[in-house]
Amino acid sequence: MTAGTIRNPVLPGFHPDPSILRVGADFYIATSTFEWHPGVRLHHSRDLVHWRPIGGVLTDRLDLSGVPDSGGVWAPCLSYADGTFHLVYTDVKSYAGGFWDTPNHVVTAASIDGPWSDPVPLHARGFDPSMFHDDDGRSWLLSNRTDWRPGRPWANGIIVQEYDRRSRRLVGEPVDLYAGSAAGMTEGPHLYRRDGWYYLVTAEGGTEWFHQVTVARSRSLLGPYETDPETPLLTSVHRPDLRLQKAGHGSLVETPDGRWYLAHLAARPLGPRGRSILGRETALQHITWTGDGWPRIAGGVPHDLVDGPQLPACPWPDEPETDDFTAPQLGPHWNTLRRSATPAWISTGAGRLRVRGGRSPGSLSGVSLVGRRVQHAQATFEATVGFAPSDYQQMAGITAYYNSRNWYFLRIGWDEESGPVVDVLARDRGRLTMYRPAVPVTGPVRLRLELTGGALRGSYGDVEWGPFDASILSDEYAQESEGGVPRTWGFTGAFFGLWAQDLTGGELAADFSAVTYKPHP
Ligand code: 6LW
Repeated sequence: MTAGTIRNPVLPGFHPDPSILRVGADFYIATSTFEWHPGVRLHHSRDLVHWRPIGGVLTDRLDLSGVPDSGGVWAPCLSYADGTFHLVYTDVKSYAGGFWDTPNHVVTAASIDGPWSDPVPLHARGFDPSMFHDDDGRSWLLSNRTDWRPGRPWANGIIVQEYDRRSRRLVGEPVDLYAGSAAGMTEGPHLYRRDGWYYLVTAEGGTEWFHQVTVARSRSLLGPYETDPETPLLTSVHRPDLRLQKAGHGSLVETPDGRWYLAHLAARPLGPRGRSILGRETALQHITWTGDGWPRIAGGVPHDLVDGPQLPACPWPDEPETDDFTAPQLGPHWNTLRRSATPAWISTGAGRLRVRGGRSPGSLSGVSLVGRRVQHAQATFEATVGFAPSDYQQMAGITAYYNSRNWYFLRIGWDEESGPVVDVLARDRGRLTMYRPAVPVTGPVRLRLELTGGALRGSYGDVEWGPFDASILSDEYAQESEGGVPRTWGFTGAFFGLWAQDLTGGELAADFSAVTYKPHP
């Protein structure tokens, strides 16, 4: 009886910083969502091979308006104690100029499907929080300690503080737990107990090409921790030839048949050390233990194919390629930018999604964008769009979106001479360009975006725009500095989306129907 082979990445597309948890026969992975609602994505599996999205956790109590690109919800950790799920996360409000404002919160629920409690504020000393529930009934909050003093690296080792589950408060003082290995930039801590050891798993080297998973252990929770003499557990830094790059930021799980696995992030760039349009994804590796009690991954590198556990296979039904929006709520693949999907600007049902026109695409609040992750290097995204503008400040259509500064928008806009037209508006490092032709249209139109590796094409009927450079929709492009343009963080990935803007105050609505996402082999 076997679940088969794990094919990496198990969560394709933007799903970084995985926190894996098993409760009974169920496995869950929580991942970061940054400026996208709902905050924290959950996936569920019963065999580690087949995963299904079960939606997001943080909805109406999470305010992401105004958070910078790649700010918002970072590195959640899912844990379980006394029949209660605990989810801790950071809501990054600012990282400008190294000035960190990273408040941590915990929410709890009796069932993974919620309802989740209101967020309880914890400290804001550092990001990447996690919770560890010890066998003696005590709980602990770990995180890194950010350092905003000029000239210091931002991550200044791992700290721990006791958390009282009854009063939902931190108690005592934070203690320095681990300064990190020589790889530096120590963050993303997760603590485990096995055979009388405490194992501290951290992310080191920074979340790009130098990323790695480091393990240290101690006989006592508060240390001292000894770094694995054969560190790191996992990295792809010396292997630019591998398909999975940036391997790091991991968490451990034990299966009911006594095997161990590491969930970690990895990216699939366009060619060696190229740009990664799909963002940082989630992969799984099989762990063995040395006689001396250190975890190992064959070769210390990420593998594309991994033996699954000895568990019955549990596949999930395929998701439909086309969304007709007949359900009263958005399906689990959809996300909204910086605000939750409320009836104030979105309505679904009746075979269409109605989106009220929002603020300018460059704005960090009030933008009306509903998106889904690009999960395949070759994919098309199509939608029928009904929109009747009468002013150039009104537009709606479909987008390939990375962040507020980098996107393509195949849209119905308004032309003073021709009336409603379809064309492409694009923003590249903040610079706007309109691409011709502008095709006069009446009534609903079927718009199409096609991604083939590094190229993006837009089309309406026989008319085509592009090919455009799709690689600008990547973390690497966002983070490169060029021509004095300030470098920004880039931690997300590309989305296809449905987008409506109206700056006249009229909130002119667009109707989207028969929305199709189709991967190509
Ligand atoms: C994550 C942290 C990191 O919270 O990137 O570079 C953040 N470091 O570990 C976003 O994934």
